[in-house]
Amino acid sequence: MKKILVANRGEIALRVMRSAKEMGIKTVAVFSEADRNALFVRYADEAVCIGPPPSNQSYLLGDKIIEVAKKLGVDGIHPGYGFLSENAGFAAAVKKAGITFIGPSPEAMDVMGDKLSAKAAAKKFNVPMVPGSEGLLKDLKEAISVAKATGFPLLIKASAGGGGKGMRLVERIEDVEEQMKMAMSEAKSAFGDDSVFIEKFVSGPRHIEIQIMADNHGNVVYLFERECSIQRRHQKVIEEAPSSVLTPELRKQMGECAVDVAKACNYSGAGTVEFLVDDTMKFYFLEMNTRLQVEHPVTEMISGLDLVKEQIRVARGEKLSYKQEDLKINGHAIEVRVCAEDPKNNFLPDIGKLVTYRTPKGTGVRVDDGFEEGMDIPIFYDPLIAKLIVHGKDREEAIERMLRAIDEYQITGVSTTLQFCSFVLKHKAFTSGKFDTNFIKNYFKPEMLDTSTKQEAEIAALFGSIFVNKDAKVVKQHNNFEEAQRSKWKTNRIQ
Ligand code: MV4
Repeated sequence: MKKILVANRGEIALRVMRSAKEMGIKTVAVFSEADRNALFVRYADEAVCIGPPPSNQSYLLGDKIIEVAKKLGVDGIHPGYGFLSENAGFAAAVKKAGITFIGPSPEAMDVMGDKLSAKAAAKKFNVPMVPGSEGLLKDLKEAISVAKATGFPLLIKASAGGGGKGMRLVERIEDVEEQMKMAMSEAKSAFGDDSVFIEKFVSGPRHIEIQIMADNHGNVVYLFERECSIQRRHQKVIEEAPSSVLTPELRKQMGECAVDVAKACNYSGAGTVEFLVDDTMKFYFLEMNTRLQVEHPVTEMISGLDLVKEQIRVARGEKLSYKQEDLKINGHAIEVRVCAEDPKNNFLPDIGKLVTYRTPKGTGVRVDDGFEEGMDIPIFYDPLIAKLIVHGKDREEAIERMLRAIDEYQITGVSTTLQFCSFVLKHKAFTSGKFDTNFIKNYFKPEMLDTSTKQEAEIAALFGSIFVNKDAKVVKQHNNFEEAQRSKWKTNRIQ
């Protein structure tokens, strides 16, 4: 492989290109008009504009991207995450064009893209699953009898869904009919497929996922777990590896189940098997993600592997160069997603210019981003500014390091989720490790954040505009800041 096209944008496009560069592979960026000045476009050896900002006129145009790839003599396409990354049709078209898709086969993507076929495949390997319907619900009569046998509360889930889309909670038998109809019509309009199934509702579960890596020679390993329970509306906020609740025995059991799921669909490349873990530490297979995930860096930090390089090696037909017993967990890693959202205002996207943008540095800190100071965050895509990742010898050190790094991060011009992440990291439920997917719902209220960040207070102080914020804390910080400035000035004068 000599030249790779990255069919993506932002931090992940840059992250993929960096690994390619280290491997001596040339890179091609495809970009929309909104990303003309983006870092990933400048970083690439060649770059081609493929259309206007909306993704359905640019980053989702598979055929156009393949056309560019053919014209530039590209021999591999990396899809990143989102956009075309889990589109089996795109993977098949890439293959048909004689180009290597850096990811699993279209067949594996098809099997895992549908929850019912994923569960059917996993069942052959006795992977534990939440009790519920054996496959598709044929009609209301079947739904009612399965609901009675399963017990309440239960969930009706869309087979084509994912990330919580097309999921309905049902508390009573009387509601099964209405909720099933709603789930089916929602699924039909969102995915063009109204297949639904029933699962018992696991209350207060943890979301723990296993990273796997498979080659085209039948070798599959697990690269341990990521704890992703801190989520908001199915968007992950903080991820860590390892999980603070898995014992070595449970880790091995879940890891081996994840390997079986991969084997069940003849998987190749990097993949993630999602599990729910209940309060008695029973685990259940949920679904498999057939892409490199946003949170893959925490796995890289604890395993010492570069997952993008591994993906490229596998795509070139190489065998995995390690066996399960060669792998071990080194220390602890945490990632926070730095999003241009306002936690004080229901996490509404807050796009604009990065007036100040200084990233934290020092021991054990990694920032995966795609912006520089002065750049605008485009409104057309997701609001991720950066991923801040830290690595420490243990969980405690990782948390302390993350708090230090968040404190060093300077962003003005847009609201971010940084202070919110500090709040989570300091919370007793987080530090104790005793939390589940209801953490934010249970413990967070917008009033819990300072009404103004330290940086805002400092800027306000600099401009002497105390009146911009009457909040006592800010005035206090302002006074402290002014006091510090005054004494500095005095010192300077004396010297
Ligand atoms: C569940 C569940 C409880 N019981 N399934 C949400 C997204 C999709 N991947 C599956 N999801 C869930 N499935 C059963 N049988 C609870 C969730 C769920 C959830 C899962 C992981 C992380 C955060 C979540 C937030 C709400 C609900």
